[in-house]
Amino acid sequence: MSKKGFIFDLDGVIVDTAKYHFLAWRKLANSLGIDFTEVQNEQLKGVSRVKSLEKILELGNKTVSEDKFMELMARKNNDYLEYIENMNDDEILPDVPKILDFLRSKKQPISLGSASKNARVILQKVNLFETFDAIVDGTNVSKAKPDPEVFLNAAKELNMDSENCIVFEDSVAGVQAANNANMISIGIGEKEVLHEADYVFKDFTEISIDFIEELIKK
Ligand code: B16
Ligand code: MG
Repeated sequence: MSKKGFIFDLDGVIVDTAKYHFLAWRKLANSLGIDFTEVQNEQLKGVSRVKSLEKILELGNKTVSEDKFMELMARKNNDYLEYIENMNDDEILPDVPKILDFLRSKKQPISLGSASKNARVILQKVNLFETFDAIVDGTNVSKAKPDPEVFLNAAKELNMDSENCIVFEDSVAGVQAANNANMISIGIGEKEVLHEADYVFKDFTEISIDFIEELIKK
């Protein structure tokens, strides 16, 4: 059987931590007197911590010193870590284990491709750390999505060519990163938001095993 490299984003694809990132950023923005809505949050999905804070300050027309910037990032991350403290495998999104189990049964190489520096902690909490052949996260990359670096590194770790890799992503920046890497992009979320993806599904319950088999054969 042919092999494809399957690369999964973490937040919003494997687990619903996207909502905790939103809550932590909103808390921080509000504390600075900046309104922050779920629609604005779309621009932050998949984007690094530094870029996210830059965007929020831009929204509020605020500038801060470098020290203050570092303090705000730490504050957001502490709040986020509190939200995820008691996470367990109940928070894996529906049908994700079904797809991962199928890929493993077919000996398809699987990697994580996340912007998050907290990715390894989260995978451990939800008992998926051992499932991945490779883990590339915010600690291994220097350029944020939509730069393709994170997915190119994942392909390299899996020993796969880019054109034989498939990326699952919930963010606009992540879909663009997959496209920039010359990989097949599968958006998880709303079609209107993720229209640049090669395929879009609302969630993994909409993805059939037949579809995955077709991708492997392609
Ligand atoms: P951290 P992903 C991304 O993870 C999130 O979507 C994004 O909201 C977050 O700012 C970024 O990770 C950095 O996360 O603050 O934990 O390092 O979607 O690429 O898995
Ligand atoms: Mg994501």
